[in-house]
Order: sequence, then structure tokens, then C-alpha cells
Amino acid sequence: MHAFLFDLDGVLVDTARFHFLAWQRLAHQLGFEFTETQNEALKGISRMDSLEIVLKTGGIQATNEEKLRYAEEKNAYYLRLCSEMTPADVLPGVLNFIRQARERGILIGLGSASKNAGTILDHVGLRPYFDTIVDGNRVRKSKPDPEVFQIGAADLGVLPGSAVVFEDAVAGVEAAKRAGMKVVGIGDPAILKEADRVFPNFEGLSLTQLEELAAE
Ligand code: B16
Ligand code: MG
Repeated sequence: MHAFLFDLDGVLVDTARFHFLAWQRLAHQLGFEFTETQNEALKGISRMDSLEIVLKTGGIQATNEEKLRYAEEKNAYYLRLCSEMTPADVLPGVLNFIRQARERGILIGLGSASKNAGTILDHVGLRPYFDTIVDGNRVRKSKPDPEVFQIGAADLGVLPGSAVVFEDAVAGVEAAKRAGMKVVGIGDPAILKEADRVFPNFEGLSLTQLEELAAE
């Protein structure tokens, strides 16, 4: 294991919840319901691709101009929710795990679809732990395309086979697999079926538990 590439939303911080609340608010404004189950399909997907899915769910036709306005409104509300975040919002066990990895000389990268990733890392104080940050501003093709993780590995100078990706989204797991990397799912094994290992979170997760994965 030479590098760890972390997804952001739903892995390091619980902003997945804020994305859901912001999309749900837009849906309510447009007059339809948007559930947590429907939200699952948006995880790891770019903002505009997510909007298309949300509008389809509500059977809403919109012009390009309207779509841009809806996306801006959703993002403004999302950022309002995120503005209250502090280092206490880093998910349990994450900091310890990243520190352990750095002590072992493992390089640390971010591979997120979010254009707000840098802002969020600053809010929660995680930026100094990262050797590279690949976010939605740097990629042209969103997950499940492997681009975000390929750029991360290239930045860190490691081969795909030496990188382990940590992901909470089905699209993200697929992206990492397509990049030829090992994937640790964070969440529900019934949803993250394609991941090499799945853990509910980072609490109690040690590097030793991942050593056999690296050897496979
Ligand atoms: P933004 P990740 C993804 O981040 C989220 O999972 C997804 O729900 C969101 O739509 C996407 O970022 C874009 O985010 O609107 O902030 O640019 O999970 O890849 O870290
Ligand atoms: Mg995620």
C-alpha cells in the first residue's frame, strides 16, 4: 500500500446528509417528494448530473437556464448547511486512521466529485493531511468514470495497483475498480457489493486489517 485515496462526502465528513437535504428542498420547491432511497443514486455523481436525476424523478422539464438556476440554488443552500461545520464534524476514527497511515509513509489523496471539496476540508481542518486534492474542479468525467482516481494516483506518483480507495458510493466504487485499484467501502455491504472490503466507518479500523487486502 503506497497511497490512500479518500472520497470526501460520506467518507470523511457527513456532507452526504447536507446534499440530500438541499436536493430535497429543491424538490419541495418544485412540488414533489424526494426520498432518501432516491438520493442513494446521487452519491458521488456531479452536481449537474444529480440535478438531471432529481428533475426526472419529479417529471419536471426545464430549460438550460432554469437548470443552472436550480443548481445554483441547491448549492447555495448546501453551502449554508456546510458553513457551520467545524473539526468536530470529521467522522469518527478518520483522523486517527489518516495519522496512522501518514506515520507509515502512505501518501494521502482526495478523490471527490465535489467542487466544494477544498472549502469543506478547510472548514473541518483536514487540508494539511493531504498530499494531493483532486476535486470536481479538476475532472472532466465524473464517477463512475475512473478519471478522478487516476489523476490522484498520478499526482502521488503511484501505480493504480498500489492505491487503495475509500468510498461510500456505488458510482465511486465502480470508478475505483475501473481504475484498477483496491476499494474499501464505507457503509452498507448490501449496497457496496463490488467493494473488496466494507466497514461501517473508520472507528476501530486499523492498517493491519487492510494489509491482507494489499497482498491479494
Ligand atoms: P458539489 P464525493 C460528491 O462528492 C457527492 O457525493 C455528490 O452527492 C455531489 O453531487 C457531488 O460531490 C458534487 O458536489 O455540488 O459540491 O460540486 O462523494 O465524490 O466526495
Ligand atoms: Mg461520497
